[in-house]
Amino acid sequence: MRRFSEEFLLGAATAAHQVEGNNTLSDTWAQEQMPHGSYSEPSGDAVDHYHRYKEDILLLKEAGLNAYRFSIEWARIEPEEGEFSEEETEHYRSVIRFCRDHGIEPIVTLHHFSSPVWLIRKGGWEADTTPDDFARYAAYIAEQFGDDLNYVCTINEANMGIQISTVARQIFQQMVAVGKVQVGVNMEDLMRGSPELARENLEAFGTDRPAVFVSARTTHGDEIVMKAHAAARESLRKAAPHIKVGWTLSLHDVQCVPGGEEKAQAEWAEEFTHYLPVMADDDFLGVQNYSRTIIGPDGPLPNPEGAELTQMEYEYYPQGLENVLRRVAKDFHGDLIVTENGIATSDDKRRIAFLDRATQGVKSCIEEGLPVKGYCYWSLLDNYEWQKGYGMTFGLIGVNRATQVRTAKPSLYALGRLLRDD
Ligand code: GCO
Repeated sequence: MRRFSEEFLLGAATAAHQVEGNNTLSDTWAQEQMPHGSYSEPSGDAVDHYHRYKEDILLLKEAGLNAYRFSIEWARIEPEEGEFSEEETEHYRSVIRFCRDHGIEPIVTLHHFSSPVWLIRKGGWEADTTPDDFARYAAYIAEQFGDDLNYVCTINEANMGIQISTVARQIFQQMVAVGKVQVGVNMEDLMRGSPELARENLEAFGTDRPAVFVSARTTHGDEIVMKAHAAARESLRKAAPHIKVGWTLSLHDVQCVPGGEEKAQAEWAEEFTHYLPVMADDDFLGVQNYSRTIIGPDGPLPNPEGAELTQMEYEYYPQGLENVLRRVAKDFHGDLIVTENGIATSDDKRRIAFLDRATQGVKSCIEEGLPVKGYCYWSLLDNYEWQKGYGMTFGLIGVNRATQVRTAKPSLYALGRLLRDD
């Protein structure tokens, strides 16, 4: 039954590194191969979306969806600093065109966690040179593909590095258990470190403490990320002024029990409010929510007793999305696009129930007048959940990785039905 109007962007999301396979020039690939690293398995061929994107986009289209959020891999486009690959440019041109030719709106992300190795060798996401490097890449994308794009997310989950440092600190102070960060990182491994790993990093990146995007970030690094976003926005607008530009944030539904008010306020300020000045000139905000977090007087509380947990050990809490949308809309006055929301589960019925509740929340927000322009479920395909590997199944489409055969799950069609009249 139709829940959204025709202009509403309804689709699903992926990220290059998690689905394409053989993203060999990126920092993540390098870290996955390290014998003492925190990745549970390497990404390898992933789900071979690089070669099978047509099949995947067609499945999305046939289900009735009209938007596909995916990322362009910077390390493929610019394998060496200042050198752009024509072959990879043509690859992404084909993906974007394929979407357009099939009536699917491409929502493109320029940076989704993985970065070129050369960037990390220069100091990565703590280096003062990174905003200019990122702006040059953004300008190239706008020049090459600008005519075919209406929506660009510069940086995915710009606040992730800061969240990782906070959770690391909290684990260290034994305030929280692992599993409080909305991404598949193995926090304990990440914090433990080892001389062997330091050596492996030194070999790959010329430093034993590489500032990759998903490492704990300093305040300086946070400023670099903001500057990179603002610089990329300027490049995009210069070359293709019609493009709507935003970034995405990982946003928990931050709640509190009596006595936790102050800490909850501080958590939200760190996660969202302190970014308002840099976002003031954005066209939209990409909202990414998976669950809630409840704050007590001493910080985050464990999941409520008896709560249903997802494979990621988040509390099953689909109503969190509408709470977050309402909350951000109080302070951010551009459009809102849900760029990620989803559940890792092997029970597709629970996924359908999650989707139903979450999108019901989106609909209520729209009815109240909030400018929510789209919803992309995470993820189109079961894929590589970073350090947690292939065990987490978020997808609307299952993939047998031995044969790469796709099997659409009922949830894919349940989502598509929200744009149909019957
Ligand atoms: C993120 C990323 C995705 C994850 C997803 C599930 O939000 O962390 O955008 O790459 O796979 O969130 O954890």
